[in-house]
Amino acid sequence: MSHSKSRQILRAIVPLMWVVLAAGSAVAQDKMEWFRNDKFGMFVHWGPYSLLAGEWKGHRTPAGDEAEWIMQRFNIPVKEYREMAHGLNPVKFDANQFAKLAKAAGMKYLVLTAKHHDGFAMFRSLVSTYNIADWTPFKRDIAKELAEACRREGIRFCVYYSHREDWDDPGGYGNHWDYDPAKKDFEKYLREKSLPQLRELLTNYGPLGLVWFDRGIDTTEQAKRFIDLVHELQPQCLINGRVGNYGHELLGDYQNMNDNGMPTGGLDEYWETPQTLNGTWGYSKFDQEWKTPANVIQRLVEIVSKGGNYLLNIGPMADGTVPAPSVAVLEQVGAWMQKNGESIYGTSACPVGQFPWGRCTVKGERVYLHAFQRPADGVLRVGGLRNEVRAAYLLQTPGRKLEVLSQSGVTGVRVPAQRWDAVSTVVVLEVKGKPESEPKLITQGSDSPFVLDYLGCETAGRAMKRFNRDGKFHIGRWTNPEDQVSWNLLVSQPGRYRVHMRYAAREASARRKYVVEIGEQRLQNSVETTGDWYQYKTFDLGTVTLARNGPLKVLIRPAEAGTENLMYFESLTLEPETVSGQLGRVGRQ
Ligand code: FHN
Repeated sequence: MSHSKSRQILRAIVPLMWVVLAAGSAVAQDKMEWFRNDKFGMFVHWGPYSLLAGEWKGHRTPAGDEAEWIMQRFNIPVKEYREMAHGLNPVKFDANQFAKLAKAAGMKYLVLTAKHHDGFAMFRSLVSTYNIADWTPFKRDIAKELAEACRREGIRFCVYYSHREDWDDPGGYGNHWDYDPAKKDFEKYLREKSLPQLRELLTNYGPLGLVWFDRGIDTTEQAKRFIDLVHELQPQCLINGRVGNYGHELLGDYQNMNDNGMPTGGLDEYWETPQTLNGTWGYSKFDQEWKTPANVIQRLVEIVSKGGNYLLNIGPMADGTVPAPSVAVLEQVGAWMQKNGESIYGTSACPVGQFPWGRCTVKGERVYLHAFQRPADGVLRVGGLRNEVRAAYLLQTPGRKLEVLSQSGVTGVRVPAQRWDAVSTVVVLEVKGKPESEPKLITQGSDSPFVLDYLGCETAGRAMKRFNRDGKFHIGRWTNPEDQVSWNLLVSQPGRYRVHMRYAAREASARRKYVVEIGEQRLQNSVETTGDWYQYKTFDLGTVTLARNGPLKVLIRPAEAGTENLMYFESLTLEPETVSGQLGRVGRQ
């Protein structure tokens, strides 16, 4: 080969190599990217319980109960439940219809219950014949068909796997009616069923978006075995937070809210909330309390406006049909998403809080105002937005600019009565720079304490506002002095205040020193153990004087560098002891 020819080839190959390398490293660096962008997923709860549909031998599952728990509710013997499962034959199942429905709804990922707590696998498994392909006349591999259909439709395929709870296996957790808990060999179950089945899922179904574990597991060491297996076989695959023990430090790539949970907002970490379309996950013929499309859309907007993802469930029937009311709801949600998806996908949490008329999301130099109702005077007021507004318009009619008003730090947009979407009308604000809020100011009422918690604080360094599964939120992940939380107070009652701090800390954090700065005053203390991560206790830190009216900064940080999380901080309270200070009369200063 001539010199110039090989140079030509090299010239063609080298840029390609860079593209491949760059793509590889970008993926490796940010495996959360799709999760951050996609926002909306479909949960599918489907198994032999769908055949019972909420009824066992003439007994209904109690109202509001989850139909997929029927085996446990009625203590159905393994032998009888297994017999019943032979009847699962979803002849109407069409994987394409599932994937197309998810796509039509604007959902970007799908999570199938590959094995729920009843222990039955909805995939072909060599580990146990108790699976859809070997145990039923259907003989097909549902996971495989769904994985392929999802790929065709551009939906990310994911699996739910109940790693701890298994009412079928003699060693699995949860079945106390067939098996004596004292004689269970949980380790054997992990070794011979749970981990090997997870290996099958990670090996046979192509790249998975995430594995969704449920209900935690007893020890961190056990959780790590599941995490390690996912990392070994599919390093890009995400792991949800329920992989770990509920009482221990949170594990996984992101956190799940409680079922149907909605946080107050303001979290720094990645999170997702799993929610039902009626009152159950698995199909129940008795539950027809479907959420309306408007309700689902407004939930989606609220979740995304708080920085989270919405995993919305369908419970297919035993024959493979998706209940018609769920299809109808999802199609209408999809119609809204078709028009307004830009205000959802790839957006971040609203930096300026919530409003009486609705919510907001942001992306680049845009703020999307989601108005659930039109204010009587036709003006959407946004308090605390720092940026200059360059233009405002309805997302649907970008050519028609809306009037922008401004007064005393409040931005207003006059919205028309026409072209109003009764569910959520999206107004776009094009702003200068990245949307930011004015610093949050914490004010006080007469003789009332300052309660300083995650909601009103700013975090710096690695300090992070996190969820704790008990429905509480706290600051975690702070190890060094630059990892800080702070608040801006506006004092209007000077005087003496008693300081209380509430936190949880394990022995490993005990005696670590931390600093509380209250204006010029500095309190230094040592962390006391409270037992475990989620056992919060209140500690008295003494008193401080807030000498004058006006702004005051309060800051907490570790005093020295360390490796262990300082504490799970819940709140700092400044309780008035002897305070004075009256407001002057307006106009008579
Ligand atoms: O027990 C399960 C329940 O059946 C369902 O799968 C939900 C979905 O988040 N997870 C568990 C309860 O939290």
